[in-house]
Amino acid sequence: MDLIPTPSHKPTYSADGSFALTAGTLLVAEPGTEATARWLRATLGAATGLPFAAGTPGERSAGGVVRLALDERASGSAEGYRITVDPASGVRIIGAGPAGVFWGAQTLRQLLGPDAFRRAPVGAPDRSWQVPACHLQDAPRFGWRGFMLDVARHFMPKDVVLRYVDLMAAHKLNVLHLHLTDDQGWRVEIKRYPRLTEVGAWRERTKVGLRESPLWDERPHGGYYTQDDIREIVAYAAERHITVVPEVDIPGHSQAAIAAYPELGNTDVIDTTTLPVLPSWGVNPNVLAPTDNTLRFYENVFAELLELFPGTFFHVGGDECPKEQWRESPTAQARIKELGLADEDELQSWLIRHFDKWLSERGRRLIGWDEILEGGLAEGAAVSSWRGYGGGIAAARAGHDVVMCPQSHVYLDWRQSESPDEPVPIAHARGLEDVYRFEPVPPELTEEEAAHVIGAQANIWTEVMDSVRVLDYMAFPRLAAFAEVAWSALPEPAARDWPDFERRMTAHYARLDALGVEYRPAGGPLPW
Ligand code: TNX
Repeated sequence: MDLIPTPSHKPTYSADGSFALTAGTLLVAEPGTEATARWLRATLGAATGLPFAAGTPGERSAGGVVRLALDERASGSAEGYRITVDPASGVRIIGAGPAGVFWGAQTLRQLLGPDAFRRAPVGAPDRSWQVPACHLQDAPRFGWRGFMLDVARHFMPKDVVLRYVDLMAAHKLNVLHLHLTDDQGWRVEIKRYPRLTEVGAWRERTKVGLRESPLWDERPHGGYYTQDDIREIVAYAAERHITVVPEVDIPGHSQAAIAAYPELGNTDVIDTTTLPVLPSWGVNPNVLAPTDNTLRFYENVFAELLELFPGTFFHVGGDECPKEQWRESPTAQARIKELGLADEDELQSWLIRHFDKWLSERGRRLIGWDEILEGGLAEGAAVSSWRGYGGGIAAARAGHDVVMCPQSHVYLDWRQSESPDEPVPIAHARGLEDVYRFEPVPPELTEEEAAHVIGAQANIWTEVMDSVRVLDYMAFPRLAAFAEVAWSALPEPAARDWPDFERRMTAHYARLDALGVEYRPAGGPLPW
C-alpha cells in the first residue's frame, strides 16, 4: 500500500478485504512491547478518536485486537518485524526486538492512510479505519540510518527537534546526529563552563554570508538547550528507538568556545580576547590550541555530555581545521617536537587519538568527519565520510566503521533544482531522484570491507535556514527518499525503481500534508 520506506520483502495483500479498527478494538501489548503500545494509543488514538482499550494477552474481542508481541524468530534483525492483518481477528505485529515492534507500528500507521497522521480526527464520527488484509515481513538494511541537524548555525528550539524525532520515526530513521557546536554558536549547557552558553550561544547579526539568498539575515541570533532539555530530547528519541549522537566539533569550527574562553585559542598567535562568536560562515582560521589546558577543558565538557547522551557513539567533528595558527604558534610547534610528530596533521591526529582513548576508556566510541584520517586515524575511530566516498573507502579498508554521508548525494542543504526561485540556493542541484539513487556501499569494496559501512546519513547544515519552514522545505521530500535508501535492501543497487518510488510518493505527500510538513512540492518551488 505505497509504503515508504518499502519493506525488505514484498508484502502480500490478500483479496479478502480488510480489518476495521473500531471503538471495540482492543490493544494487547505482550511483555516488552508496552512502549510501542503507548505510542500507538497516543498517535492513532488522537488521529482516529478511538480508545484502543488495553486487553490482556490471549483476550479476544468482537471488535478485534491489535496485538503487539516479541519473538526473536520474527527476523534476523532485532529491528525486523512481521505484520499479519486478518479481517476477522485483527492486526498482529511481531517484532524480533522492541525496536522491530515500533517500526511495525509505523508501518501500520501508513497502512491506515494519511488521516492516521493527523493529531485530531477530521472525518465523520462514524468513519471507518480499514487496514488491508496482508502479510508483511520487513527488516532494515543498515543499523545506522542517520539524520544530522545543524543546530549550531541556527539554533532550532527544542520543539523543532522533538518534531523532527517524530518525523524521523515515521521514516524508520534511527540516529539523530546533533551538530551542537560551531564557530557561530554553542548550543548545550555545560555546568562547569557557564560562559559557553552565556557568551557562546549568542552572536551579533550576520555580516557576511550568502547575500544572494533571500534568507540571508541581518538579525542577531542565539539559543541553547539546557541539560534538562537534552535529557528530554534523548528520552523522547529513545522511546522512538532513536539514538541521539552529540557532536562537539574540535579542533576547528570552535570559535564560539574561544569567544567564551579565550585561553582555548592560540593566544601566542593572535589576541583571542577580541574574538566574537563568529557572525559569518565558512572555514575559519581561529582554531583550538593543542595544549593540555584544551584537553582538560574538553574532557570536562565531554564528561558532562556522556551523562546526558547514553549512546555508544560520540562525534568530535574534526572537519575543516586550518593549520596556519599551529604553524605560527611556538606552543604548537614545541608540542609537535616533543611528541616527535611530522607535521600539523599529525598534531590533529594526536588530539583526536587522545579523545579516542579517553572515550573508549569510558565504554564509548569516537566518530569524526573524514579529515580525521589525515595524519593517521585513531585506533577505535569511526568515520563520517562527507567529502565523497574516498574517506569512507580508506577507513573501511583499514578496518574502521564508516557512516556514508557524501555531500555529493545527501547534503540536504544543497539546492533542489537549478531554478532561480529555490529559496536556499546553495551548491549544486540535488533533487529527489538524485537522493533516491544514492548507494551507500561503493562497489569497489570487498564484502568484508563493505561490512564496515554501518550505515548512511543525510546531513542538513543550516547557515541560511533560520526557521522550521525552511528546514521542512529542504529536508522534505528528500529525507523520505534517503530513508528508503537506508532502510530498504535491494538485490542490487541498480534495482532501485524510481518510477515506483515516485508513484508511492503520491501517497506519501498526503501523509506529509497530514503531518503538517512543508515539503518542496514536486512541481517546483513555491512562490516564496
Ligand atoms: C562543510 S560537512 C562543513 C560544514 C558546512 C557545510 C555546508 C562538514 C563536516 N563541514 O561546516 O556547513 O560544508 O554544506
